[in-house]
Amino acid sequence: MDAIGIFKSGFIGIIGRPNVGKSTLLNAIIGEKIAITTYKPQTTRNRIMGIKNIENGQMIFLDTPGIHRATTPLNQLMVAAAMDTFRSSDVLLMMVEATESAHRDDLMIIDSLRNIRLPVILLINKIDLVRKHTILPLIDRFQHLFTFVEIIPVSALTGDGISLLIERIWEILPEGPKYFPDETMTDKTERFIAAEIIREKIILLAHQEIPYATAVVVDSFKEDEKKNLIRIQAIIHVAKNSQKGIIIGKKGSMLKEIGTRARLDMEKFFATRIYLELFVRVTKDWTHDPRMLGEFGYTEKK
Ligand SMILES: Nc1nc2c(ncn2[C@@H]2O[C@H](COP(=O)(O)OP(=O)(O)OP(=O)(O)O)[C@@H](O)[C@H]2O)c(=O)[nH]1
Ligand SMILES: [Mg+2]
Repeated sequence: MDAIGIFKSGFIGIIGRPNVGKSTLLNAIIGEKIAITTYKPQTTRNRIMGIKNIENGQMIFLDTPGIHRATTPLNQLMVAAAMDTFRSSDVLLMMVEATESAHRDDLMIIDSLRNIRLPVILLINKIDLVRKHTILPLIDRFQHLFTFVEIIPVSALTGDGISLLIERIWEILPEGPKYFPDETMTDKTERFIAAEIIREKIILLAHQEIPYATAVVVDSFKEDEKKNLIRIQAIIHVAKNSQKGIIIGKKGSMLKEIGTRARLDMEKFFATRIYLELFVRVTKDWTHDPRMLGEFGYTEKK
């Protein structure tokens, strides 16, 4: 067709309130688990790039933290990282959930879209959870709220609608170069991904405020090629003394469980054996400490 010979590329920001499935979508598009996903909101804390190469284009997806009414310094940085992608994107994908009619945070996000001139595709996600006839009224509702260039029902979990989404994005993207070499999948380092896998297990295993009070830093990441092994040492930072005991658990049982589950996922991701050592440290009130927020990689990098 007429498109033959044209190469298109660009940045595609994935935005939405917490827990709508942004990171699940990124992973589904890339075909690798580069972003952690959990059933709890506010899982993602950084912007994470995932690069999809197709025959006649390169799409650089930007997964972002969920946009919400943030009160703490950490949460404000998370929201700022998400809003920042408005400026670095050629197309935005706004995600909402099929299981709920427009949530007040969806409306807040739509309001912030009014001042920008980017094409925005609305993705109604989790359609595997609802009956088909409930989707049309939802499309109608959102159509009245904003002029989306397209509204696509999808399931990031089953992959339903994703190939259509890729086609539509390609149509919208400008002509452009291949920004990254074929083998580049993400901008994140192996250390970052290892730390995130540990954080995912903590979010899944620990309750109440613990997931929100935890940061993970990989201190050492060494490949031992002779033994076909990667040795990883990581520090789990908590904000208070009492949280340290919870992360360690009775006779170390919790820490052991976190370590085992993280190791199994890392072995899959890095396709090699992993030797993982975890340490727990109290870094008092780090979620409110600008210096520590910077150390842990949560401050904006221009
Ligand atoms: N049934 C179903 N569940 C989904 C779908 N997409 C995501 N989920 C689930 O929704 C939950 C949240 O998914 P995430 O991908 O972590 O959501 P997120 O938008 O990245 O969340 P934050 O990082 O907290 O903003 C997880 O339990 C996912 O498995 C879907 O299409 N169908
Ligand atoms: Mg996420």
